[in-house]
Amino acid sequence: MPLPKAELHLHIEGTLEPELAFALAARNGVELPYADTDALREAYRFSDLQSFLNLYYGLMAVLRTERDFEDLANAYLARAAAQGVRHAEIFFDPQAHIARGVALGTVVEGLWAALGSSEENHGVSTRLIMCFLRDESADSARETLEAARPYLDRITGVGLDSAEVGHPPVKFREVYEAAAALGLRRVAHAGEEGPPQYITDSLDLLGVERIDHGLRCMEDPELVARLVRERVPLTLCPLSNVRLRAVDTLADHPLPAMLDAGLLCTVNSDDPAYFGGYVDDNFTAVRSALGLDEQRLRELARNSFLAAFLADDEERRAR
Ligand code: ES4
Ligand code: ZN
Repeated sequence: MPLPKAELHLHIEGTLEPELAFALAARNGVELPYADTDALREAYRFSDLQSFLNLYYGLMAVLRTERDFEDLANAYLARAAAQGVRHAEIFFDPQAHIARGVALGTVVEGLWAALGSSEENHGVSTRLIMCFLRDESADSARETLEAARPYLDRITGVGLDSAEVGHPPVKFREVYEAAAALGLRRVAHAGEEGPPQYITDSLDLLGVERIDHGLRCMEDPELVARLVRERVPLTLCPLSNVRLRAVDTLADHPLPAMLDAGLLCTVNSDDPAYFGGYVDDNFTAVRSALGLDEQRLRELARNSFLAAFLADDEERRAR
């Protein structure tokens, strides 16, 4: 039995398996530039964040209707439940859909059709986190937050994702302030490809409560000490780091050193359809490649509930 756990770093668009991509393409009359699912899997041979993102945004063309988003989310929730996930905080990229002519309401209502009944259907409680694309303008992020106002009862927080380097946190200071004023929780990707300073600035300028990835904090001992002192959770994604070459091999992943340093680490899947595994596959992979013992694995699972945006009673129920 996989350990009960929360998944806190999961892009719903990154759960699109080739088989579902082809099924949705057929349903919507969208032509994909791949002969079949094998050819598409072949294309999943990117070697850095940008080449991955190009494929990831391209494949979104098959997501058009509420039902598409509902089917996508239900497929993820079923797989997650089978891997021990009891609670999932799910990212989505509104700007990527709005830019293709898919309304924000279609995305949120579609996802909600699955998320709203997920506790009954899958035994998984959920939260929705809306991410701003950091390679788009700050104005675009502000417009997206405005457009989300009718849906804020379904959206727990905001995040920041996409191409990191060259798009520092400071660019999004005002929109994060506006999000906080609306009562939204705040997270941001930082220190995946970008420097440790982006982690510091996400804390100081954006007021984030968790750092997504945060791998490169290990280059700055003072930052590590601060993250430990302030108990800032990091949502690590080991298989993602290997596929996008943030680390050379899984055996080189700094997770053991990060745990030894006292960092509040969690293990997550990021874009599981693309990176070779769902969350328990990540747990299994780090266990064998890094020799983590049962106690460490339990610590990671416990951390995931501590770092979640769960009310205390829900947290107890999930364990
Ligand atoms: C992402 Cl791995 C990763 N990094 C940044 N942005 C993303 N969006 C989806 N996956
Ligand atoms: Zn991510």
